[in-house]
Amino acid sequence: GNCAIIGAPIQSGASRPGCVMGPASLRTAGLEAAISGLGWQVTDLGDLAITDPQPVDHPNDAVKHLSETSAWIKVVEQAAYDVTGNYDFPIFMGGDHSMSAGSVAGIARRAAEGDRPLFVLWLDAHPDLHTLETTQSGNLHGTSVAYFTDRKGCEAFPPPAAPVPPENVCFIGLRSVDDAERERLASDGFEVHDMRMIDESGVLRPLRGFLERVSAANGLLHVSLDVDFLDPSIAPAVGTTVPGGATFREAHLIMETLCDSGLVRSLDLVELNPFLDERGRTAELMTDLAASIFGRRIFDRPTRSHP
Ligand code: DIR
Ligand code: MN
Ligand code: MN
Ligand code: MN
Repeated sequence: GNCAIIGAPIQSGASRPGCVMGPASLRTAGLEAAISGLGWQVTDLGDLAITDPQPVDHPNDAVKHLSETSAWIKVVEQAAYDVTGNYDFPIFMGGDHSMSAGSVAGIARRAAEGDRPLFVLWLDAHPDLHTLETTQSGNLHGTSVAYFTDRKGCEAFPPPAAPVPPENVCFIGLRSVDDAERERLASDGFEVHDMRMIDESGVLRPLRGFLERVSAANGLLHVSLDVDFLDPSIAPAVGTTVPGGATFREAHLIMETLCDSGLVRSLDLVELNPFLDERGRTAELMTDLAASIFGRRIFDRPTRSHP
């Protein structure tokens, strides 16, 4: 198949700078070679950019960098719509997780045109379900899911052309949830698997249940992987680490199972902040996880030199 990799060096949605280096770090870790080595034809489309964001104000004074983040959402949405028309499997390299407001919205617009339901697997410590009205940190990477599911309170962003129904969104890995988010998780119909459930059942049971729903609906699946889904001991390069995350094998097993399903059509790799890393190990792990979704098996994995 044809794979495109596309960078969105956005960091206005995160609390600390550094995600702007995410795409460069994933390229340095060898993302393109890892996937082309599995028999895919890979095209690097370079990095997106925004031009001249206009200042906007918001009644919630906590909100940070609204104009810049809005401009990024618009640019990424259009790029995601375009790239899904020309490639079998795009990878969007963030950038902070506000990137996914754009990538999912653009993919959803494309899916709606082809009359296929879009499903989203959100692998994250956080549900990113704040609206611009409920965010207290003001970091807009915490609003992406509320945005593309069209929750009330995100009207300051460009309206999503084809909102994703909450029932089509599955969270795995949650362990840091704010009050306003907890209410939406309880009442709006999302599929939710927090880390307690993963501890009890393992990752496979909830994942397979979700994949069966995607398959039964003849759906397309997008995967959004936030670095902080992973345990900080294996993935320190993220500004919002939360203890108790997915292990190395839990994460790879998810990717391997997603590959086996044949349902995944697009992937976000987000929140990588190489400034916080130990010699690129998190970029290498994110690259290896991407390779697993593209078909790398345990016995194909290159030996890593980290102690
Ligand atoms: C927290 C942290 N819920 C906030 N959010 C995210 O700032 O709204 N961290 N997404 O990665
Ligand atoms: Mn204001
Ligand atoms: Mn996130
Ligand atoms: Mn997160």
